[in-house]
Amino acid sequence: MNHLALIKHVLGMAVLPLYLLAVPMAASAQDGDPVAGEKVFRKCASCHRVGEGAKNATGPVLNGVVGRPTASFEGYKYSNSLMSAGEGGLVWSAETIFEWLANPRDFIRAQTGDPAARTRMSFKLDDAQQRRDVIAYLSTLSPQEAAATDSNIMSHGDTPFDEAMVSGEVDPLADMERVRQELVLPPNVPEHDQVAKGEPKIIEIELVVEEKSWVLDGDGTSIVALTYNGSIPAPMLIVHQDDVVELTLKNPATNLMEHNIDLHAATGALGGAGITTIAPGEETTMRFRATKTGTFLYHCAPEGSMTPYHVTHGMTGAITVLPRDGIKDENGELLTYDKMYYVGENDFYVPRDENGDFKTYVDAGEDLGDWIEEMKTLVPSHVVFNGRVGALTGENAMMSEVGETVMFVHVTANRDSRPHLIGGHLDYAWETGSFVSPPLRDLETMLVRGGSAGAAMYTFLQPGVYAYLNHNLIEAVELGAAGHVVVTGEWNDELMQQVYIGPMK
Ligand code: HEC
Ligand SMILES: [Cu+2]
Repeated sequence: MNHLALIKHVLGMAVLPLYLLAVPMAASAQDGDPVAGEKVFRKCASCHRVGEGAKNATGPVLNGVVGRPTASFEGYKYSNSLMSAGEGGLVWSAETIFEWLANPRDFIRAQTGDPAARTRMSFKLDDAQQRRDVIAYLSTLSPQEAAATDSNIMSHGDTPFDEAMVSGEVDPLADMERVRQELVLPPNVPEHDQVAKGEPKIIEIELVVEEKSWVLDGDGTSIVALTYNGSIPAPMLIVHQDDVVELTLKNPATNLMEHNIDLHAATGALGGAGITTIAPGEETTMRFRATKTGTFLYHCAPEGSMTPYHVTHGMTGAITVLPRDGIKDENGELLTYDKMYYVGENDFYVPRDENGDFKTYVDAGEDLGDWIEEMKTLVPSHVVFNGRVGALTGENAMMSEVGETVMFVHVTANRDSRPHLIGGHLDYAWETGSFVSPPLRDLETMLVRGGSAGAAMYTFLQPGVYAYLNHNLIEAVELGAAGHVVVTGEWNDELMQQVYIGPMK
């Protein structure tokens, strides 16, 4: 705690009892039930910790917050707006917390007089009784010893791995060639060699988190999406086995939430999530060696309910780790493709109002309480390819031609999917994504398990518009999990002919 904050803290503690005597508390903020409040606190618990040894998480520790000067908990990185409210002398009391919880954004704008002020707490609690109850509960928590130094059990230098990586004493990678991978928008994938050239390299990759408004369907249903590099799914990353991925993740100060990255291709530290959690205004760089070949999911994994929350707001992508000598068939013969397309399947759980209409929210995280309730039903409002209904149909269709071999990579973070190409087949399929396992041959449909990315290769034999969809046809047709592949070329009568269609003969 800095000097100023310390003085304010002491003053706050000393002044509060007088204040309590002098000004009778408005009944509205006071009549709370601490027992009921403990239950309400579960809504706060995805971001705030309390009790002995509590550590800062997405939000600051709340032990003793009633009576504490605003933005004064040691070791927590507050937003500038909250800091200036604290410097202006704001102290958390039953009243101020009562107003704050009703609408943190409006509260902080009124307090600071800045109409553009933003706070990182976008969560709101509409129900006034719940606010009274949770305040009553918080009032029972004294400012116990809390472990203030770290932001989160799974972040910021907790692990020896982190120290080893930044120690700089030995640089085992000094001799390796560095290559920067230019990422592209899905369904396209970065330029790459199918058979690696030369020795393993360091592949530099940069992902920037963008929290942005995102339209999900033709009706204009929109959410504040959480994305890596602004796309859903996040860009495909492609490396070769034994390459070292040097990944920089940036969380611009204009964002409101903490983010990180868990890559299923990485080994250790929760796939990277343990050493990459960053608040708005921070960036992080981590390295991992790509030891396993295959196609893998990557996603944001802050902790607790925030993990499925971020994942169902768009923070999913895929990384392909190719064998150095290329992909093989079951006999060990090299298989090559002419192009790769990348389809990300995402499930969304948009909350509805009393009339059954989709609700809209302004800030990232504002829908948190509603969304968590909705996602717990396991009934998605949207299941789509590449972020929205129609992202891969019509003008946005994937393109191919007769004779061309296309490798499709299909990633899904939560739900199982059943990719199927209507009118075609999957000549080779790595359902699990693993390239050391022999491919399945001549499939009609593959099963891509939630939490993974599968791959399948097909050589087109007939022109036309193919539907590429999740063969849960309800999800495909009603919820959006469908795309098109438009194939040009010569029709082959030997494969199919329309012999007659018309009135019954
Ligand atoms: C989605 C995450 C999230 C949820 C849920 C959440 N908060 Fe917060 N809270 C934050 C963040 C982030 C901050 C810091 C805000 C800033 O710096 O602008 C914060 C700040 C606060 C503060 C100010 C603390 C200080 O030291 O100045 C209080 C009080 C607070 N929250 C109470 C609550 C209560 C009570 C609940 C549950 C009813 C709750 N919050 C739910 C993220 C959350
Ligand atoms: Cu995230």
